Amino acid sequence: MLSKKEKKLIREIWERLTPVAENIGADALLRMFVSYPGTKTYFSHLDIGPGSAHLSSHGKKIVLAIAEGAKDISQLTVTLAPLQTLHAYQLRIDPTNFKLLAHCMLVSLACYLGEGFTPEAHAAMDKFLSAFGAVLAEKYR
Ligand code: HNI
Repeated sequence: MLSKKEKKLIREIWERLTPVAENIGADALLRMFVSYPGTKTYFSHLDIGPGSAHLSSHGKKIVLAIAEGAKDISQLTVTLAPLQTLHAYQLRIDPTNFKLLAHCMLVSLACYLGEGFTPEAHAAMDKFLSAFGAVLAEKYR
């Protein structure tokens, strides 16, 4: 579980990242596609190559959804309800992929935040993204 202090830290980090949502999201997605090529199968209907418009627009959507969830972590199940349904029933994303994206997101945050990505921020963010992925995966059964 995240402490009160960790929740505040997570909220502040995502607030700070909202203006660069597109860059962070595109970087995380690109890392996921390159390191785990199987994840690209879900996007075969789109051009998701480096620098593509869709990589940026989709990256932005993901980061804004995470930032929204970070505003009130105790309400994640409520905030994410529409995305749970979308990913589980419509897109049928294998939930293992949430862990892969979470890992890539941590790397993108580390690159962007540099020294600001302290061990404490890293640990809190890891917990938060794991919780986020777990909520997204909840509807699978
Ligand atoms: Ni995901 C669509 C958020 C993980 C594949 N996804 C979305 C949308 C949001 C979103 C927001 C857009 C919804 C809309 O348009 O109404 N996805 C998130 C978040 C995470 C996540 C916050 C994890 C933290 N998605 C994943 C993963 C995969 C994935 C791990 C596959 C590997 N998502 C998709 C696909 C779409 C999608 C595919 C539809 C794309 C399109 O435009 O057709």
